Amino acid sequence: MTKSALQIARAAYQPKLPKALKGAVIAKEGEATQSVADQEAIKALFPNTYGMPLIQFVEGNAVEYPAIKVGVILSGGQAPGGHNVISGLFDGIKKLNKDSKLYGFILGPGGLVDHNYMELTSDIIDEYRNTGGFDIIGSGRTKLEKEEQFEKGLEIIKELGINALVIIGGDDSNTNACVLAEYYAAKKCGVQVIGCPKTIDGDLKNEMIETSFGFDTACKTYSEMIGNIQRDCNSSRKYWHFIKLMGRSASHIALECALQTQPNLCIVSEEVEANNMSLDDVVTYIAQAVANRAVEGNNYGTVLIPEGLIEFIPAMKKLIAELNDFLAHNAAEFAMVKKSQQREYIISKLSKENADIYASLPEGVARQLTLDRDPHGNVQVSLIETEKLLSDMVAVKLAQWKEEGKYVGKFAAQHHFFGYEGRCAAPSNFDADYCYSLGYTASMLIANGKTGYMSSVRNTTAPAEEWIAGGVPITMMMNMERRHGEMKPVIQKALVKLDGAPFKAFAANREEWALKTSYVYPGPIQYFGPTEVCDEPTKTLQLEQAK
Ligand code: FBP
Repeated sequence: MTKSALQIARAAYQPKLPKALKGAVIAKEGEATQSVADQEAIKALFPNTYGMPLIQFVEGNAVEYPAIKVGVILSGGQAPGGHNVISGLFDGIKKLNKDSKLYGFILGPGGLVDHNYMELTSDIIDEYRNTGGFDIIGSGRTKLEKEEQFEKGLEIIKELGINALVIIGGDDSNTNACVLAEYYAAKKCGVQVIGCPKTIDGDLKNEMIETSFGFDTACKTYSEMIGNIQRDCNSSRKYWHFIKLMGRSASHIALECALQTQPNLCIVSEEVEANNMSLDDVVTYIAQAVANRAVEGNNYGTVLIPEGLIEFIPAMKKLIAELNDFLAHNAAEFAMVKKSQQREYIISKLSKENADIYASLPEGVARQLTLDRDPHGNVQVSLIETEKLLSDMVAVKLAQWKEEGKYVGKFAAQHHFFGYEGRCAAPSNFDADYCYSLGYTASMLIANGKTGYMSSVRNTTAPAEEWIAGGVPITMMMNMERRHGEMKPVIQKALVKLDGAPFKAFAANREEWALKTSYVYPGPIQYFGPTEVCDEPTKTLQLEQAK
């Protein structure tokens, strides 16, 4: 396989570990824990894994461990650093006992159920150290939630003699990891389950999990591209760039990229919802900024848009809910309607309030709202071209203002959607170190007989030497939420907090950024050079942890 010069040099990088993990460790147990809400309900559902103490690893005396067999699963969307979680886990179990073995289940949780696996040997692991992607074993979105799946999994676990499973995933996958841990504990199968916090979206975080891995690299990659666009924009001075950013419901990625690049505008979905803004309010906000810059002769700029925005506009949320419901029950009839008549058909079936909103949407977006459904019957918001919707509507508004003599400029838009460009980027030093530490910590949790824990590495704005490694009972992060009509125990999703330091820092500067040209050009991720260039954590983490 041909490799680039950087790939070859990067393969030799030895990720930094917290000091406490460098030698022999012991597990220091803290206080018993409680779930973040709904304690009684969660306790009843997780009698074997509820209330366990927090764990912190500290330096200790060497102990002899027996060889163990561990299975690892990558679950959900790719995030930079997944390969380092696996290499940290591999090195950890080999350090415990050189005869330990690691098995990778292929293409996500489905690999466990379908008994599709491979042994990960040192030759394989070495090929993937410090690389992006999840291609070492592939990932998938099969949900591990049914008893038949747990039992099918158990068959192969027993056949291979696996002692523990490590599930690397987001909030839903870790919720399922905990359900699996509880199931195997209740049945006394002798199989431990450990989770690792992954997702570029940055929405799996709490008091004990400071950040999910991949967020750092993905945001730096998008910020590099936004910076490049801003230079282009500031050079030709003729376009407004509408840039949509991945991140599902949460706006963490958009906010972090705004803090890194200082664009003219960044919409934060959580704020749109809190202020009960309509689509027209959002459009007017953008159009006003365009008009204000035009007065100064600046007919260019940048707007960052989180991909989940549509769902946070209260009126659109209602429209989408009614559409989901209607299409779920009338899919066959809708399929018979000619394409050219579908819009009118939908308008005739919706309540007056939603029909009016639907009728006001541009043709393309109206179609996207009726066509694309995920397996649960929901609109896949990432497929809706919000960036085009907003720029089209801004153009209409500006044309109207021009007629009224309220706008003097020229408006030409370019559109971008950054998501897949960053999910498999080679991990930054931060993610390479953080992931390796998470994987290594997972091996220590296994060695200490833990199950139902998430690997946790904290104090992450300090140098890696001072990071604190340990484990958090997954039940501690749970609450009860309505999902598909039923109350379910789930890990609480972390949306952007409007009273949090990152949002406040953005809000304090945004008026100036909107009017002036205050762009920052972060440039590409650096691996070789001074630590302040190569090891800098995200602005979000720095602001959240500023003492
Ligand atoms: P996870 O929640 O599984 O980490 O996925 C993150 C994500 O990249 C979202 O930002 C995005 O909406 C989604 O995956 C896209 O999914 P897919 O890869 O299935 O197109």
